[in-house]
Amino acid sequence: MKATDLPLYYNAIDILERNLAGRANKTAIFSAEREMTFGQVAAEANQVANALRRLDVRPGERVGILSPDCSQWVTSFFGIVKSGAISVGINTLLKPHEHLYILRDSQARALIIHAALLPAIESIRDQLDFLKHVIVIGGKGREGDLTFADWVGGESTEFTAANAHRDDWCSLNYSSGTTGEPKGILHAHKDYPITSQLWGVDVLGLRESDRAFGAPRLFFTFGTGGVLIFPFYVGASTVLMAAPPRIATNMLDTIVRFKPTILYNAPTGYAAMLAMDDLTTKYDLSSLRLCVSAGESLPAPIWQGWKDRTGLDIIDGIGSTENFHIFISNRPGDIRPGSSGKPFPGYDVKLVDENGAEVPRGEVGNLLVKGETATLFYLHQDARSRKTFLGEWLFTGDKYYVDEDGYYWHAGRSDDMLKVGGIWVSPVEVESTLISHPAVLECAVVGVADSSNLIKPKAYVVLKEGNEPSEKMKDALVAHCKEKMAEYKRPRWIEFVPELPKTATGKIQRFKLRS
Ligand code: 3UK
Repeated sequence: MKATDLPLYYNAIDILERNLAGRANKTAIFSAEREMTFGQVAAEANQVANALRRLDVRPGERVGILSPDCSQWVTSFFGIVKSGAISVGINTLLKPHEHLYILRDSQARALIIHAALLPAIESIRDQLDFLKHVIVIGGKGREGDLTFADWVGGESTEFTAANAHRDDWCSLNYSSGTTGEPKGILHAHKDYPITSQLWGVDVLGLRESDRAFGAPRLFFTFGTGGVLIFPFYVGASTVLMAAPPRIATNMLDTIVRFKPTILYNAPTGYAAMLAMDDLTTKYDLSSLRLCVSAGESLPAPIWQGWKDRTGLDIIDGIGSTENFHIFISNRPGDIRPGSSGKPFPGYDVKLVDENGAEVPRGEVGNLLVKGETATLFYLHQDARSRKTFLGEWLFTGDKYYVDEDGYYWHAGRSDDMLKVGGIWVSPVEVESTLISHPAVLECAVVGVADSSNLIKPKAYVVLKEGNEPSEKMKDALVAHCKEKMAEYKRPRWIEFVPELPKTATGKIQRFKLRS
């Protein structure tokens, strides 16, 4: 599918409303708080759009959503998009100073916030000069704030969609990024159906009978796409969970209760579930037919462990907020564990050296990607944008190599790759070797300067329960690395830690370990 296959004037509300003919009474949203049919979701989205008009929020203006995953998140999103405004899905786990940055940078005129998150903005509310309206889900805010139920309650359930151009922006996400300030990343109406078709249908093979569930939250495009947009595009349902997904039992209880067929998670989430002895005896996972992993590379031992314990395949694919979703992927029936799979129609990729020349097969290069769903710039970040968006090509910052069969293997970030003794060492490779040791739960490898000021790999290791940090354990891990890899790749230091610093989306923050 190409952008030009869509009408010139195309509003992404189509993703929801295509279900009204024939599936209006089908359950669209399953959640502990509220179940809704497609018809009900569409009606409430129209009420949100009318209520936004009443507040004089105009097409192109930004409206923030700061809430745990819930049905109101979904109806707010579709109402904002249908009205022609831009939905800003905000990370619920951030600190007040980060919310201040995002609400200012996005110049949001209205904020739809869950009562549980009100304390997160309390200390910065007086500094939000662009913000005119606060709408509170599930509670009461300050004097002058609106409550969501009252706000939409009296509105009509009919609304004529804004006549959006397919290239008009409709959503804005702030990429958690492992380095620097968050980057505002806009996506257009067209990106929603295109990513749904190119990956959701053509690669993953989503069907109308599916039910999607996942740890990635709706404010993260991995979640927006996987858990909400792609399923709705094919008439499938979503399972929403407000509880924190980093607690594996929350995920498992929800799977048992709502019986999803598709599960999304980051590698760390699969590792956490695999660490549970009673995973398959206590929890009935039989509703699942397919699992997806993204966010960071999925080590082959986790893929294999999951396969052995559950019988399920995990589809690992690399995606990014810039591209909206996955652009290189394994696929059902064609999986190489440990790799990111292969490019698929809709995205071109190339691996280049420091001068922009393509590298020979097998050699590590910088990954560039070209596709119609790539955004065009970082909002208000001119210098950074010029370095990342290279004409048609997007510089991902990822290092990759291609094996003899055409599978793409992640070899770290351009800022994480290590030169050790003049030779590239991929921290990811060292990490997956360490993880294949039975005592290791998680680990992160970073470059640290030795006494000669030469960079060498250092490993921070989280041990599985029942294993004690000791010199003997260190020796065992180094011996394991020497056995599995070229000797120069072994970590020169091992430090045992109780946990690793991570972003809200589960990525290890190596820069914190380096400093
Ligand atoms: C890394 C991966 C190896 C890679 C995302 C799926 O993660 C997502 O978006 P972000 O903008 O980060 C993008 C960066 O994360 N990465 C993501 N997936 C993989 N590395 N293997 C993978 N499978 O460095 C990439 O450049 O937070 C993932 C869908 C939507 C997303 N936004």
